[in-house]
Amino acid sequence: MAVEKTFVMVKPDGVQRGLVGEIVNRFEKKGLKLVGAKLMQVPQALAEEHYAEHKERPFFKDLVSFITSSPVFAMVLEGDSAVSVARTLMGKTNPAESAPGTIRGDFGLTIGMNIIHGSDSTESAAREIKLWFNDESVAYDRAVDVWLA
Ligand code: IDP
Repeated sequence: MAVEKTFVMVKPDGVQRGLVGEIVNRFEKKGLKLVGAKLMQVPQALAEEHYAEHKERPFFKDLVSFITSSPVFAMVLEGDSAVSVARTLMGKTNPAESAPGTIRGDFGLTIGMNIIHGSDSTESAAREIKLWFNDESVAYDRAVDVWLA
């Protein structure tokens, strides 16, 4: 397994519903290391760039308007297979189809407000960490790392 970094964001619905702590807790308990975090209002240009691959989709305008409507909590998480592990914890894109125990499965109801974003590949993670964190994260050791290796 390779140590990876991934970009994860609690969307405006998750922040408004007070789920940031619960969500961060789940990633931390899993063993992923928080190496970047910020609460921020998303500028229009950043939202459009982040979701550029969906530009032609019918929901693009609503998606950008949703993500810029209220603050998000953006994170960089690190660990073995961090990209796929974070996606597994999140659940499927549509919360109605997400298994209980996953973040979307436990807290979401509709695809329009699905609480959380996570990079879908190591390539996306690299692009998104550059876009949202200017490629910066905090390097540090945790005593617990020897018990997760
Ligand atoms: P992902 O967030 O699970 O990676 P993507 O297919 O990349 O899923 O879609 C990005 C986001 O666009 C989703 O999280 C969701 O908020 C929104 N989205 C995707 N499909 C639809 C749709 O059919 N209607 C409304 N919003 C959608």
